[in-house]
Amino acid sequence: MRERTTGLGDVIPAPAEVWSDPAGGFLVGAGTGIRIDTTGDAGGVAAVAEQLAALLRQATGHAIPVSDIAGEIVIELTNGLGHSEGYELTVARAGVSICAETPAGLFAAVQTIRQLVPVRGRGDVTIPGGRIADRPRFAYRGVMLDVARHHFPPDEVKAYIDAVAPFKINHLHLHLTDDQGWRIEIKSWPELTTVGGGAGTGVDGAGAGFYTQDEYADLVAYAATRFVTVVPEIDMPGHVNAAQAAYPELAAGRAAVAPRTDRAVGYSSLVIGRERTYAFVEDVLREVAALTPGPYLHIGGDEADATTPADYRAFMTRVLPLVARYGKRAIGWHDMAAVDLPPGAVPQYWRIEATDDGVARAAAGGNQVIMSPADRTYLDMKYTADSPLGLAWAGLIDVDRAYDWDPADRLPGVGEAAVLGVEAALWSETLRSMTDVQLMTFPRLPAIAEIGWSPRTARDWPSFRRRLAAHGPRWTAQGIAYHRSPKVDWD
Ligand code: TNX
Repeated sequence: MRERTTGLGDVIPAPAEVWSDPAGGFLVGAGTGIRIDTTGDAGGVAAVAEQLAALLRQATGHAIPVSDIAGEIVIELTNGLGHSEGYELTVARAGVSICAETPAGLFAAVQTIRQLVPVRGRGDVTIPGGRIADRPRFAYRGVMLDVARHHFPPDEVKAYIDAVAPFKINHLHLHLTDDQGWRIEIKSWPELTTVGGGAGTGVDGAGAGFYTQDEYADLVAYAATRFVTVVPEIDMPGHVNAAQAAYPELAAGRAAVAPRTDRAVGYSSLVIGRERTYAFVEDVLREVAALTPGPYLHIGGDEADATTPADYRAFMTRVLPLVARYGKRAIGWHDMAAVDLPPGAVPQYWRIEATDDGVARAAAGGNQVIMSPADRTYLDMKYTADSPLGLAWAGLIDVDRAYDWDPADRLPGVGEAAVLGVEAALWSETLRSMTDVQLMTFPRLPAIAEIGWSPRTARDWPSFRRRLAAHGPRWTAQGIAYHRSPKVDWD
């Protein structure tokens, strides 16, 4: 292992502005404490201060008390920084000051500090000196987990949230339904999960399970403690074989539909001209919206190859307003930009082509876009031809390729202002375990996280690969599997 000097800015994503002061580090010692200022959102501040204390205790073995009376590390809300998720962090010999306009900003600052101290240790630790003024480039920085092709239980998803939040990822998109399984309990349509989440569901029948409404609500609440907003996806009008196997009344012939465990896509469709379809859709959207405090509800809309273009337009035109009726902002895979989108609806670009007329038209009409080009952000693509896991339809993606693109340049007609943010998508056709999920996520997700957060001017591959190298031993210490890409000189 090579010795390196870590500076205050040596974190992922790269902060917006850093002034390093190598002489000014703060020693976290046996007597160090955290002081919270309880004016403002006292509860939110205290919760984040406790998370900072917990990570410093792990790093040093010291007690690190939190109080509103004394402590060299001061964490507080301030006005006037100009960004709700931004923060300022000042580290000097005499102490550390952390301020932000919101608890989310304080949490972001704590993730910066997390990366500057060991995961685990016994004894004093120095936080490098200087000052950071940081804020995100894009509001939406997401990761998607496909829990339909293979289900992952709540505790594993919580651990996944803990692994991604340090990179300032602030949305977790859960792909809850697909041809091979239905993974969220819907009380008014109970067979969706008793059949669609039961034994033998998932690709190759190897991914059974579902979230009860209580489990889902608990997961959403857990994510919120990490300032991660859950975005639930109900994929329609295609990708619905599991729903039709549970309820044949949703299928064209109204006759029994066989469950499917293969990887094919594009063969199933809701019946667009049947009223019962919309009763189903509305019940599902109402229940999922009621369980979801976040602003977004994702309605899929991809690969509806078994729906005629006219039917697809009719369906989307009717369903998009339903999302708004239940108080949510619709996200859909960009195929949905085939219709005139209502204000606020968000197409998510997922293809590999250089242009997309529908998305450009939506952007011209004022809709913001989430960028997930599959040839850069798809975490289920193989790293190299001999990667044991993953698919290759969008190409091979090693970490340098995941890093070397820009969301504001990707599609003509979709510039900086039209980009809501970026999302990395992890489809689970070939994944069987959390270890598989981790291997595909790391180290590529940190690349996408930096693209979503850091200013363009701070983006630099040599710098990124050096900062990334330091995460190898950190992941090992946390029991997180990662791909040891040869593009990085791992510590
Ligand atoms: C395309 S990306 C799909 C998914 C597959 C994925 C595999 C998208 C919106 N649809 O159904 O799982 O490719 O990479």
